[in-house]
Amino acid sequence: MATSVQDLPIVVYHYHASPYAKRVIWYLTLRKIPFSQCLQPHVLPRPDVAALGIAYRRIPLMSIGRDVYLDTRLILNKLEQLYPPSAAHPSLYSSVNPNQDRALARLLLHRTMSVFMHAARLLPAAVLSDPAFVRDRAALVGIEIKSTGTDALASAPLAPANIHKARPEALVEAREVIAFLEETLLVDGREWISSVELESGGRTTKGPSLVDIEAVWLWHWLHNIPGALSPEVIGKDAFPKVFAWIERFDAFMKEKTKEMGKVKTLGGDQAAELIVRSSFAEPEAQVDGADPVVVAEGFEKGQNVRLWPTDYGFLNKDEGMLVAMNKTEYVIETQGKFGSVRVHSPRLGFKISKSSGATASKI
Ligand SMILES: N[C@@H](CCC(=O)N[C@@H](CS)C(=O)NCC(=O)O)C(=O)O
Repeated sequence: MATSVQDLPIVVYHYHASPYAKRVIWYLTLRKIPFSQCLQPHVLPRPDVAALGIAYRRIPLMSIGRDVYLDTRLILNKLEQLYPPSAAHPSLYSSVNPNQDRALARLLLHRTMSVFMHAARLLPAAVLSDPAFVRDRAALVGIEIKSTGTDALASAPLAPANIHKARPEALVEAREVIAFLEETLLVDGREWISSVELESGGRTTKGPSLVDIEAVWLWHWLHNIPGALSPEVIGKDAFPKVFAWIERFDAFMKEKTKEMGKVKTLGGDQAAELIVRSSFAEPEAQVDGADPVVVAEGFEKGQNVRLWPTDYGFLNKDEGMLVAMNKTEYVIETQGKFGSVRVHSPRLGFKISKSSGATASKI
Protein backbone atom coordinates (compact mmCIF):
# COMPACT_ATOMS: atom_id res chain seq x y z
CA MET A 1 0.00 0.00 0.00
CA ALA A 2 1.43 3.40 -0.93
CA THR A 3 1.97 5.73 1.99
CA SER A 4 -0.05 8.52 0.42
CA VAL A 5 -2.34 9.01 -2.53
CA GLN A 6 0.05 11.69 -3.72
CA ASP A 7 2.74 9.05 -4.26
CA LEU A 8 0.57 7.26 -6.82
CA PRO A 9 1.27 7.73 -10.52
CA ILE A 10 -1.01 9.96 -12.56
CA VAL A 11 -1.44 9.21 -16.26
CA VAL A 12 -3.32 11.54 -18.61
CA TYR A 13 -4.59 9.97 -21.82
CA HIS A 14 -4.89 12.75 -24.37
CA TYR A 15 -3.79 14.30 -27.63
CA HIS A 16 -2.15 17.71 -27.82
CA ALA A 17 -4.95 19.35 -29.83
CA SER A 18 -7.62 18.61 -27.20
CA PRO A 19 -8.78 21.79 -25.43
CA TYR A 20 -10.47 19.73 -22.72
CA ALA A 21 -7.21 17.91 -22.02
CA LYS A 22 -5.35 21.23 -21.94
CA ARG A 23 -7.44 22.34 -18.97
CA VAL A 24 -6.34 19.33 -16.99
CA ILE A 25 -2.71 19.68 -18.04
CA TRP A 26 -2.60 23.39 -17.22
CA TYR A 27 -4.15 22.63 -13.85
CA LEU A 28 -1.56 19.94 -13.07
CA THR A 29 1.22 22.23 -14.26
CA LEU A 30 0.19 25.26 -12.18
CA ARG A 31 -0.34 23.11 -9.10
CA LYS A 32 2.99 21.32 -9.66
CA ILE A 33 1.41 17.88 -9.64
CA PRO A 34 3.65 15.43 -11.53
CA PHE A 35 2.05 13.30 -14.22
CA SER A 36 2.84 11.09 -17.21
CA GLN A 37 0.96 11.05 -20.47
CA CYS A 38 -0.24 8.37 -22.86
CA LEU A 39 -0.74 10.05 -26.22
CA GLN A 40 -3.77 9.03 -28.24
CA PRO A 41 -4.77 9.19 -31.89
CA HIS A 42 -7.34 11.85 -32.84
CA VAL A 43 -9.79 9.20 -34.01
CA LEU A 44 -10.87 5.73 -32.96
CA PRO A 45 -9.69 3.06 -32.40
CA ARG A 46 -7.76 3.73 -29.21
CA PRO A 47 -6.25 0.40 -28.21
CA ASP A 48 -4.39 1.99 -25.27
CA VAL A 49 -7.70 2.89 -23.67
CA ALA A 50 -9.15 -0.51 -24.58
CA ALA A 51 -6.19 -2.08 -22.72
CA LEU A 52 -7.86 -0.78 -19.53
CA GLY A 53 -11.12 -2.48 -20.56
CA ILE A 54 -12.59 0.96 -21.27
CA ALA A 55 -14.82 1.76 -24.28
CA TYR A 56 -15.41 5.45 -23.38
CA ARG A 57 -14.16 7.43 -26.34
CA ARG A 58 -13.74 10.99 -25.14
CA ILE A 59 -10.47 12.68 -24.34
CA PRO A 60 -9.01 13.13 -21.79
CA LEU A 61 -9.13 10.29 -19.29
CA MET A 62 -6.89 10.39 -16.25
CA SER A 63 -5.77 7.74 -13.80
CA ILE A 64 -4.57 8.20 -10.24
CA GLY A 65 -3.13 4.88 -9.12
CA ARG A 66 -5.60 2.16 -10.12
CA ASP A 67 -8.60 4.51 -10.34
CA VAL A 68 -9.46 5.94 -13.76
CA TYR A 69 -11.53 9.10 -14.05
CA LEU A 70 -13.68 10.05 -17.04
CA ASP A 71 -14.69 13.61 -17.92
CA THR A 72 -12.75 16.72 -16.99
CA ARG A 73 -15.41 17.88 -14.53
CA LEU A 74 -14.82 14.82 -12.38
CA ILE A 75 -11.06 14.80 -13.05
CA LEU A 76 -10.61 18.33 -11.71
CA ASN A 77 -12.91 17.72 -8.75
CA LYS A 78 -10.91 14.64 -7.80
CA LEU A 79 -7.64 16.50 -8.05
CA GLU A 80 -9.07 19.22 -5.82
CA GLN A 81 -10.12 16.60 -3.30
CA LEU A 82 -7.03 14.35 -3.39
CA TYR A 83 -4.51 17.19 -3.64
CA PRO A 84 -5.65 19.81 -1.13
CA PRO A 85 -3.62 23.04 -1.25
CA SER A 86 -0.18 22.71 0.33
CA ALA A 87 3.24 24.31 0.06
CA ALA A 88 4.09 21.80 -2.68
CA HIS A 89 0.77 22.15 -4.51
CA PRO A 90 -0.56 25.73 -4.41
CA SER A 91 -4.25 26.54 -4.55
CA LEU A 92 -5.63 27.92 -7.81
CA TYR A 93 -8.20 30.06 -6.01
CA SER A 94 -7.40 33.56 -4.80
CA SER A 95 -6.80 33.77 -1.07
CA VAL A 96 -9.14 36.80 -0.89
CA ASN A 97 -12.33 34.96 -1.72
CA PRO A 98 -11.74 31.30 -2.57
CA ASN A 99 -15.41 30.30 -2.38
CA GLN A 100 -16.44 32.98 -4.79
CA ASP A 101 -13.67 31.80 -7.15
CA ARG A 102 -14.92 28.24 -6.82
CA ALA A 103 -18.43 29.29 -7.80
CA LEU A 104 -17.24 31.49 -10.64
CA ALA A 105 -14.98 28.74 -12.05
CA ARG A 106 -17.91 26.31 -12.13
CA LEU A 107 -20.28 28.79 -13.73
CA LEU A 108 -17.74 29.80 -16.35
CA LEU A 109 -16.97 26.19 -17.19
CA HIS A 110 -20.67 25.54 -17.63
CA ARG A 111 -21.05 28.52 -19.96
CA THR A 112 -17.93 27.66 -21.97
CA MET A 113 -18.95 24.01 -22.36
CA SER A 114 -22.37 25.08 -23.56
CA VAL A 115 -20.82 26.48 -26.76
CA PHE A 116 -18.26 23.71 -27.36
CA MET A 117 -20.22 22.06 -30.16
CA HIS A 118 -20.64 25.42 -31.91
CA ALA A 119 -16.95 26.14 -31.42
CA ALA A 120 -16.06 22.80 -33.05
CA ARG A 121 -17.92 23.99 -36.15
CA LEU A 122 -15.48 26.89 -36.44
CA LEU A 123 -12.64 24.54 -37.35
CA PRO A 124 -11.31 25.61 -40.75
CA ALA A 125 -11.55 23.41 -43.83
CA ALA A 126 -7.81 22.62 -43.69
CA VAL A 127 -8.28 20.89 -40.33
CA LEU A 128 -11.29 18.95 -41.61
CA SER A 129 -9.79 17.66 -44.85
CA ASP A 130 -9.47 14.08 -43.62
CA PRO A 131 -12.70 12.14 -44.32
CA ALA A 132 -11.77 9.64 -41.61
CA PHE A 133 -11.85 12.47 -39.04
CA VAL A 134 -15.18 13.80 -40.34
CA ARG A 135 -16.67 10.28 -40.23
CA ASP A 136 -15.28 9.67 -36.74
CA ARG A 137 -16.77 12.88 -35.36
CA ALA A 138 -20.14 12.02 -36.93
CA ALA A 139 -20.10 8.79 -34.90
CA LEU A 140 -19.28 10.90 -31.84
CA VAL A 141 -22.74 12.45 -32.14
CA GLY A 142 -24.46 9.19 -33.05
CA ILE A 143 -24.40 9.36 -36.85
CA GLU A 144 -22.86 6.16 -38.17
CA ILE A 145 -21.66 6.45 -41.75
CA LYS A 146 -21.01 3.04 -43.25
CA SER A 147 -20.82 3.76 -46.96
CA THR A 148 -17.71 5.27 -48.56
CA GLY A 149 -19.47 6.63 -51.67
CA THR A 150 -19.09 10.27 -52.75
CA ASP A 151 -22.19 11.45 -50.86
CA ALA A 152 -21.40 9.36 -47.81
CA LEU A 153 -20.35 12.30 -45.66
CA ALA A 154 -23.39 14.46 -46.47
CA SER A 155 -24.94 13.80 -43.06
CA ALA A 156 -21.71 14.41 -41.12
CA PRO A 157 -21.87 17.66 -39.09
CA LEU A 158 -18.23 18.47 -39.94
CA ALA A 159 -18.55 17.79 -43.69
CA PRO A 160 -17.43 20.92 -45.62
CA ALA A 161 -20.91 21.94 -46.78
CA ASN A 162 -22.37 21.52 -43.31
CA ILE A 163 -19.73 23.50 -41.46
CA HIS A 164 -19.93 26.23 -44.09
CA LYS A 165 -23.64 26.49 -43.32
CA ALA A 166 -23.18 26.28 -39.54
CA ARG A 167 -20.33 28.82 -39.31
CA PRO A 168 -22.31 32.11 -39.09
CA GLU A 169 -24.46 30.81 -36.23
CA ALA A 170 -21.40 29.33 -34.50
CA LEU A 171 -19.59 32.68 -34.70
CA VAL A 172 -22.56 34.43 -33.12
CA GLU A 173 -22.73 31.87 -30.29
CA ALA A 174 -18.99 32.22 -29.63
CA ARG A 175 -19.08 36.02 -29.82
CA GLU A 176 -21.74 36.15 -27.13
CA VAL A 177 -19.44 34.49 -24.57
CA ILE A 178 -16.40 36.51 -25.62
CA ALA A 179 -18.38 39.75 -25.38
CA PHE A 180 -19.51 38.75 -21.91
CA LEU A 181 -15.85 38.38 -20.82
CA GLU A 182 -14.82 41.66 -22.47
CA GLU A 183 -17.70 43.64 -21.00
CA THR A 184 -17.77 42.22 -17.47
CA LEU A 185 -14.95 40.17 -15.95
CA LEU A 186 -12.12 41.81 -17.94
CA VAL A 187 -13.64 45.25 -18.42
CA ASP A 188 -11.38 47.04 -15.92
CA GLY A 189 -8.25 45.96 -17.77
CA ARG A 190 -7.11 43.49 -15.12
CA GLU A 191 -4.35 40.99 -15.80
CA TRP A 192 -6.29 37.90 -14.68
CA ILE A 193 -9.96 37.45 -13.88
CA SER A 194 -8.80 36.30 -10.47
CA SER A 195 -5.12 36.06 -9.70
CA VAL A 196 -3.24 33.65 -7.45
CA GLU A 197 0.21 33.77 -5.92
CA LEU A 198 2.50 31.25 -7.61
CA GLU A 199 6.07 30.65 -6.63
CA SER A 200 8.95 29.84 -8.91
CA GLY A 201 12.65 29.91 -8.23
CA GLY A 202 12.10 31.51 -4.81
CA ARG A 203 10.10 34.36 -6.39
CA THR A 204 6.34 34.86 -6.09
CA THR A 205 4.42 35.99 -9.13
CA LYS A 206 0.77 36.64 -9.76
CA GLY A 207 -0.71 34.05 -12.08
CA PRO A 208 -4.06 32.92 -13.45
CA SER A 209 -6.52 31.09 -11.22
CA LEU A 210 -8.78 28.18 -12.08
CA VAL A 211 -11.39 30.84 -12.88
CA ASP A 212 -9.14 32.01 -15.73
CA ILE A 213 -8.54 28.45 -16.94
CA GLU A 214 -12.27 27.72 -17.05
CA ALA A 215 -12.92 30.91 -19.01
CA VAL A 216 -9.99 30.76 -21.44
CA TRP A 217 -9.56 27.19 -22.70
CA LEU A 218 -11.98 27.21 -25.61
CA TRP A 219 -10.90 30.63 -26.92
CA HIS A 220 -7.23 29.81 -26.46
CA TRP A 221 -7.81 26.71 -28.60
CA LEU A 222 -9.58 28.57 -31.41
CA HIS A 223 -7.21 31.57 -31.33
CA ASN A 224 -4.34 29.17 -31.98
CA ILE A 225 -5.96 27.57 -35.04
CA PRO A 226 -5.45 29.91 -38.02
CA GLY A 227 -8.76 30.57 -39.76
CA ALA A 228 -11.00 29.37 -36.93
CA LEU A 229 -12.12 32.80 -35.73
CA SER A 230 -13.09 35.49 -38.26
CA PRO A 231 -11.17 38.57 -37.05
CA GLU A 232 -13.83 40.98 -38.36
CA VAL A 233 -16.43 39.28 -36.13
CA ILE A 234 -14.33 37.96 -33.24
CA GLY A 235 -11.00 39.74 -33.21
CA LYS A 236 -8.69 42.13 -31.40
CA ASP A 237 -10.50 45.27 -32.63
CA ALA A 238 -13.79 44.34 -31.02
CA PHE A 239 -12.37 42.45 -28.06
CA PRO A 240 -8.91 43.85 -27.23
CA LYS A 241 -9.01 42.86 -23.55
CA VAL A 242 -10.00 39.27 -24.20
CA PHE A 243 -7.32 38.73 -26.84
CA ALA A 244 -4.60 40.36 -24.72
CA TRP A 245 -5.66 38.11 -21.83
CA ILE A 246 -5.59 34.96 -24.03
CA GLU A 247 -2.09 35.84 -25.22
CA ARG A 248 -0.93 36.66 -21.69
CA PHE A 249 -2.28 33.33 -20.53
CA ASP A 250 -0.53 31.51 -23.38
CA ALA A 251 2.83 33.15 -22.57
CA PHE A 252 2.43 32.45 -18.84
CA MET A 253 1.61 28.78 -19.43
CA LYS A 254 4.52 28.35 -21.86
CA GLU A 255 6.83 29.59 -19.11
CA LYS A 256 5.29 27.29 -16.47
CA THR A 257 5.37 24.32 -18.83
CA LYS A 258 9.09 24.91 -19.37
CA GLU A 259 9.64 25.08 -15.60
CA MET A 260 7.75 21.81 -15.12
CA GLY A 261 10.19 19.99 -17.40
CA LYS A 262 9.59 17.23 -19.90
CA VAL A 263 6.51 15.11 -19.28
CA LYS A 264 7.18 11.39 -19.43
CA THR A 265 5.32 9.66 -22.28
CA LEU A 266 4.21 6.08 -21.72
CA GLY A 267 3.21 3.50 -24.32
CA GLY A 268 -0.28 2.01 -23.98
CA ASP A 269 0.77 -1.31 -22.44
CA GLN A 270 3.29 0.40 -20.20
CA ALA A 271 0.61 2.79 -18.91
CA ALA A 272 -1.97 0.02 -18.44
CA GLU A 273 0.49 -2.17 -16.50
CA LEU A 274 1.54 0.76 -14.32
CA ILE A 275 -2.09 1.53 -13.51
CA VAL A 276 -3.18 -2.03 -12.79
CA ARG A 277 -0.18 -2.64 -10.52
CA SER A 278 -0.79 0.54 -8.48
CA SER A 279 -2.85 0.86 -5.32
CA PHE A 280 -6.30 2.41 -5.50
CA ALA A 281 -6.35 6.14 -4.89
CA GLU A 282 -9.63 5.95 -3.01
CA PRO A 283 -11.30 3.46 -0.67
CA GLU A 284 -14.02 1.41 -2.32
CA ALA A 285 -17.27 3.39 -2.28
CA GLN A 286 -20.79 1.95 -2.10
CA VAL A 287 -24.11 2.03 -3.92
CA ASP A 288 -26.33 4.49 -2.06
CA GLY A 289 -29.52 2.54 -1.29
CA ALA A 290 -31.46 5.79 -0.79
CA ASP A 291 -30.54 7.22 -4.19
CA PRO A 292 -33.77 7.92 -6.14
CA VAL A 293 -32.52 6.06 -9.24
CA VAL A 294 -31.31 3.09 -7.17
CA VAL A 295 -34.71 2.94 -5.43
CA ALA A 296 -36.59 3.16 -8.73
CA GLU A 297 -34.47 0.78 -10.79
CA GLY A 298 -33.01 -1.53 -8.14
CA PHE A 299 -29.32 -1.23 -8.95
CA GLU A 300 -27.09 -3.38 -6.75
CA LYS A 301 -23.41 -3.44 -6.03
CA GLY A 302 -21.70 -6.25 -7.94
CA GLN A 303 -24.14 -6.45 -10.84
CA ASN A 304 -23.09 -5.95 -14.44
CA VAL A 305 -23.97 -2.58 -15.88
CA ARG A 306 -23.41 -0.44 -18.94
CA LEU A 307 -22.17 3.13 -18.50
CA TRP A 308 -22.16 5.92 -21.09
CA PRO A 309 -22.24 9.70 -21.47
CA THR A 310 -25.62 11.02 -22.58
CA ASP A 311 -24.61 14.13 -24.55
CA TYR A 312 -22.11 12.77 -27.09
CA GLY A 313 -19.84 9.76 -27.41
CA PHE A 314 -22.81 7.63 -26.33
CA LEU A 315 -22.33 4.88 -28.93
CA ASN A 316 -19.30 3.74 -26.94
CA LYS A 317 -20.72 2.12 -23.85
CA ASP A 318 -18.65 0.65 -21.06
CA GLU A 319 -19.43 -2.66 -19.53
CA GLY A 320 -18.41 -3.53 -15.99
CA MET A 321 -19.37 -4.44 -12.46
CA LEU A 322 -21.14 -1.75 -10.46
CA VAL A 323 -18.98 -0.76 -7.49
CA ALA A 324 -20.56 2.51 -6.39
CA MET A 325 -23.24 5.01 -7.21
CA ASN A 326 -23.68 8.11 -5.11
CA LYS A 327 -24.56 11.79 -5.44
CA THR A 328 -21.55 12.69 -7.53
CA GLU A 329 -20.32 9.61 -9.38
CA TYR A 330 -20.73 6.13 -10.80
CA VAL A 331 -17.89 3.67 -10.25
CA ILE A 332 -17.60 0.45 -12.23
CA GLU A 333 -14.87 -2.18 -12.38
CA THR A 334 -13.65 -3.03 -15.87
CA GLN A 335 -11.42 -5.92 -16.95
CA GLY A 336 -8.49 -4.90 -19.10
CA LYS A 337 -5.52 -6.60 -20.71
CA PHE A 338 -3.48 -6.76 -17.49
CA GLY A 339 -6.20 -6.78 -14.82
CA SER A 340 -9.07 -4.71 -13.51
CA VAL A 341 -9.39 -1.00 -12.77
CA ARG A 342 -12.08 1.12 -11.15
CA VAL A 343 -13.59 3.56 -13.63
CA HIS A 344 -15.29 6.67 -12.23
CA SER A 345 -17.66 8.91 -14.18
CA PRO A 346 -19.65 11.93 -13.06
CA ARG A 347 -23.23 11.23 -12.18
CA LEU A 348 -24.52 14.17 -14.23
CA GLY A 349 -24.35 13.70 -17.97
CA PHE A 350 -23.84 9.93 -17.65
CA LYS A 351 -26.23 7.02 -17.33
CA ILE A 352 -26.12 3.35 -16.42
CA SER A 353 -28.36 0.41 -17.30
CA LYS A 354 -28.36 -3.21 -16.20
CA SER A 355 -26.55 -5.53 -18.55
CA SER A 356 -26.07 -9.21 -19.14
CA GLY A 357 -22.30 -8.85 -18.82
CA ALA A 358 -21.31 -9.15 -22.47
CA THR A 359 -18.10 -7.40 -23.50
CA ALA A 360 -17.83 -3.64 -23.88
CA SER A 361 -19.16 -2.24 -27.15
CA LYS A 362 -17.23 -0.37 -29.83
CA ILE A 363 -13.73 -0.77 -28.53
N1 LIG B 1 -17.47 16.48 -21.11
C1 LIG B 1 -16.21 15.93 -21.57
C2 LIG B 1 -15.93 16.42 -22.98
C3 LIG B 1 -14.60 15.95 -23.53
C4 LIG B 1 -14.50 16.15 -25.03
O1 LIG B 1 -15.47 16.53 -25.71
N2 LIG B 1 -13.32 15.90 -25.58
C5 LIG B 1 -13.14 15.95 -27.00
C6 LIG B 1 -11.70 16.29 -27.32
S1 LIG B 1 -11.35 17.95 -26.82
C7 LIG B 1 -13.37 14.56 -27.56
O2 LIG B 1 -13.42 13.61 -26.81
N3 LIG B 1 -13.53 14.44 -28.87
C8 LIG B 1 -13.78 13.16 -29.48
C9 LIG B 1 -12.63 12.22 -29.44
O3 LIG B 1 -11.47 12.65 -29.31
O4 LIG B 1 -12.85 11.03 -29.56
C10 LIG B 1 -15.12 16.31 -20.59
O5 LIG B 1 -15.32 17.29 -19.86
O6 LIG B 1 -14.12 15.59 -20.50
